Amino acid sequence: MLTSFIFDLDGVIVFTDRYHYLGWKQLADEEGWRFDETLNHQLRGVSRMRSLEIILEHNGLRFSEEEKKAFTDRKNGYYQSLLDSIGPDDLYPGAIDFVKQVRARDVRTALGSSSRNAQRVLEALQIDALFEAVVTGHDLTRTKPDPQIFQLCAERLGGVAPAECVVFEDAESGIAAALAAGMHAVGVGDAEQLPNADQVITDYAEIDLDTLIATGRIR
Ligand code: B16
Ligand code: MG
Repeated sequence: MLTSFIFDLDGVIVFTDRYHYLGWKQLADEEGWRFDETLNHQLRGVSRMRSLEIILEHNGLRFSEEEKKAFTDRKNGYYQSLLDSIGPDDLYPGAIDFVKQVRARDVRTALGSSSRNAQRVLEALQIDALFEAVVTGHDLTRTKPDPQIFQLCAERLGGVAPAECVVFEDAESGIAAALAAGMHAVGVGDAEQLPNADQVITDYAEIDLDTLIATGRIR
C-alpha cells in the first residue's frame, strides 16, 4: 500500500528551477565562468554550496571557503530578487490539483526540498498547508543524492515505511536519493534526463489514481 507521497519543490511543484538557473547564470556571466543549461541539470536538487563547487570544477577553478561563501551569497541574492515577483503562473500545471486529489484519498503528503528558500516559496504561493510535513535545506546535513531528506520526510509523517512512499522529483540526484531510501521514484520532466526513475511523467494526469485504488495500491 502506498500511503505517502513526497514532493520535491523546485521543478516539481513550482518552476523556481528556472530562477535558480538565472541566478547562477548572472553570477557566472559576471565572473566570466562557463555555465549553460546542460551543466545546470547537474545542479538540480543539490545544495547551494555543492552547486557552486560543480560550476567551479567545470571551470577548473578553486577558491577559499570565504570566497565561495561570498559567491553563494551573491547567487542567493539574485535568486531572492527573482522570488519577489513569484506568483501562481510559476506553479507546475496540475501539481496543486494533484496534491489536493491525493489528500482527498487519505494519502499523506510531505514536501522535501533542498532549498533554504523553500518555506518562503510555499508561503508566497500560499500552498504550505497542503503538506503535512515539510523538510527543507535548513534541516539537512547531507545533500541529495543522500537519502537523508526523504528519510526525514517519512519520519515527520510519523515513521512511514519507505516502501509505502512515492517520491516526485525533477533531479537525477533526487531520484537517486529516493531509491537509496528504498522509496518508489517518479521523475517529473524529461525521461532522458531521469534514466533511473521507476516512472517518468510530464503531466500529473499521467498518474492514474483510479487504477492505483482499483489495484489496492492506495485507499
Ligand atoms: P537554495 P529542490 C533545490 O531545490 C534546487 O533544485 C537546487 O537547484 C538548489 O541549489 C537547492 O534547492 C538549494 O536551494 O539555494 O535556495 O537553498 O529541487 O530540492 O526543491
Ligand atoms: Mg527539484
